[in-house]
Amino acid sequence: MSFGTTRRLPRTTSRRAAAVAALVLAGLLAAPAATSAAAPTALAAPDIPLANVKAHLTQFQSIATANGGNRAHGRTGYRASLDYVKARLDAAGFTTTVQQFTSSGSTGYNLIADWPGGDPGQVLMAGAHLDSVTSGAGINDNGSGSAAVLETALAVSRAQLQPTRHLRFAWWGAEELGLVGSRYYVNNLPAAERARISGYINLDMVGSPNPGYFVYDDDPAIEKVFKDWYSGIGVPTEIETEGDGRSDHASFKNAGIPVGGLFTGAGRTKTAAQASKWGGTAGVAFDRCYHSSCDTTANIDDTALDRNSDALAHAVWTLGTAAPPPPGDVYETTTDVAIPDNGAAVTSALTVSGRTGNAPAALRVGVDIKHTWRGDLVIDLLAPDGSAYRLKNSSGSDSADNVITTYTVDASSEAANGTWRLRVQDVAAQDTGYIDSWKLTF
Ligand code: DTR
Ligand code: ZN
Ligand code: ZN
Ligand code: CA
Repeated sequence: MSFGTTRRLPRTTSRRAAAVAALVLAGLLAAPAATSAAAPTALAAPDIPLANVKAHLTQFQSIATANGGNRAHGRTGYRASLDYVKARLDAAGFTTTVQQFTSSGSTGYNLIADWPGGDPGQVLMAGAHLDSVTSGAGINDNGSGSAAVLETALAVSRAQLQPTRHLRFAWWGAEELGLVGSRYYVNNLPAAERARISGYINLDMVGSPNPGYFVYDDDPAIEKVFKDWYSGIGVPTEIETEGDGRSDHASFKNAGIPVGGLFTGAGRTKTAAQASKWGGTAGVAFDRCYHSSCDTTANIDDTALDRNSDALAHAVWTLGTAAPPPPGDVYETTTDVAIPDNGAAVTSALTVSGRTGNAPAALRVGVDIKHTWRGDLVIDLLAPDGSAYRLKNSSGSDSADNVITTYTVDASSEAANGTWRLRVQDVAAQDTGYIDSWKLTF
């Protein structure tokens, strides 16, 4: 059955596989264009039993106690933790893989678990680092994330879920040494495999005893899923601001893969304003036992752990089972356009013709801009009549490279036919780059 024709302009240059991950993901949540058959909606996630998540934490605590007091990279407690998680997943029907690497002279391990089924061209991942620091059991950092991801995976098995996207779960080694395991995984994925990853969701410290409710503000589509879920239970969230580069999502983000995640706070102090909206104690760290020997099963806030486990399940069900966006009609240009450093804006034109009426309320704008320190960039879409739609503002702190993502714009007031333009300006000195390609999907 065809969802309609896909019309592409002749490509002007050969083009490696475009990173369509964000297109698919952002399209998941865009209001689908009217279709004759109602597109199936995402399934509702089950509740993740807090008792089950805490049982995994108890196991991690026992493992640390039996292995010198920690679950750190290169120590016996780490491999024992991995063996525990792997055994549960094997018994639940997952296809598991242990990926070995070396760091600081010791052997490290990543655990990857694939749930059979779903579109292998659209892989949704969720992960957490399984290693602790050497000073303690690492129950909040990051037994909490590891247990939440494990129990969500087990819930997928209990439901015998048949997702539209392929689901892959991961537990990383040697995060505390500098994101070593997750970076090894991403860097050793063939480019074609990397391009198939629609998004990566990271959980690192999600049960802090004096919790905040922080949502990563990287990929808008993933962020929206979490913010909508939390507002649905009446809990305000804040954007996670201390994390850029500080956990395993950075390994994926640096490869241009859409990322998101949840966080309840580490060594920073909760403010009075935060305490008034979240409860807990102002003037005290979100986790006073961060990287300390007191990071035990007593260092967990049950409500935070429960909420974040349920939020993850909601995201996996929502992003994993939503109907893929209709392919739509694609108009693309791959002509490179250089962006002058700290200079005038440049534009890249796309001519749309042969359509009737206006553009859709969910016009997908896929951009691929190669540029170091992408915080320099301001990006707008210009409609044929010159109307400007802001896609991205500059951000002094966003030091990551490249803007490879898809924006969804309500262009329903614009005539579809005509010359659309992508306008890009570099507003800060030093880093430079170019528009590699961009596309419109109607
Ligand atoms: N680096 C993580 C803890 C951490 C600190 N800030 C953030 C922000 C977002 C996620 C995690 C963190 C660790 O020690 O494992
Ligand atoms: Zn840590
Ligand atoms: Zn951590
Ligand atoms: Ca610059």
